[in-house]
Amino acid sequence: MRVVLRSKVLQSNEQAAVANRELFGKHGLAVINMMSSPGSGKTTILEQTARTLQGEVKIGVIEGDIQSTLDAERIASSGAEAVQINTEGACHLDASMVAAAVQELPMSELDLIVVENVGNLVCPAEFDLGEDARVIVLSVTEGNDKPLKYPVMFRQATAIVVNKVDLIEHTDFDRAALEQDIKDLNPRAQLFWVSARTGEGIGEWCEWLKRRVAIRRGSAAGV
Ligand SMILES: Nc1nc2c(ncn2[C@@H]2O[C@H](COP(=O)(O)OP(=O)(O)OP(=O)(O)O)[C@@H](O)[C@H]2O)c(=O)[nH]1
Ligand SMILES: [Mg+2]
Repeated sequence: MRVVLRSKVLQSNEQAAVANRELFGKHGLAVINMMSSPGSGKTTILEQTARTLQGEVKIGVIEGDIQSTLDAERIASSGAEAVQINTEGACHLDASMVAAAVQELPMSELDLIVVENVGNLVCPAEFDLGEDARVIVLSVTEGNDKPLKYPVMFRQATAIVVNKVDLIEHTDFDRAALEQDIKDLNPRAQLFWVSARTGEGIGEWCEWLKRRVAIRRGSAAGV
């Protein structure tokens, strides 16, 4: 019984994700599903990204949290459009929540939508939101063993952003081991080393986002 119910939930999510993908395609939007454990720095990276790309890339952010509007307020004050989803207890966003939230964004004026998922390295991996890229943020203070312990999420990543590198010397984070584990699990993933605090590596990350935006704009225009 539990298995049947679960497969129904995933099936209806899949239908909503297909509809989202069609809508995003129609608008030529790049859409990123950003996932990590709580506190790894997703919102801080997005604040830096919005400031860095201001005037170049129009960004909308959908903030997913169990409760509060704190993250959406932070994003709005960094200059990007922001809308908050409160899941009221659910540990992940699903495609129908995103479908409702994008209606609050001026889609035709945007180039890029980033969905900051609920902080959790497990549940969000199972829910396609209609995104065209999945980005995992891992901070050095969490330890370099996370890809081996949460392989489902890391295997699906289009890019992995290792954050808080300004703190690396105060931790036992093994950079070479992390690189090897990612190579073994998901060799196609782009790896970025950043500090959202100091700005280190943020330029390279933003260049990658700009390339994704250009590709999506090109394909929407039939190029
Ligand atoms: N030293 C340092 N601190 C950082 C960095 N990035 C974020 N922080 C701090 O880490 C804490 C959590 O950052 P957030 O951006 O709120 O993390 P989050 O992933 O959005 O958290 P949730 O939305 O709760 O899952 C804050 O106190 C940030 O100031 C960084 O690169 N270096
Ligand atoms: Mg956040």
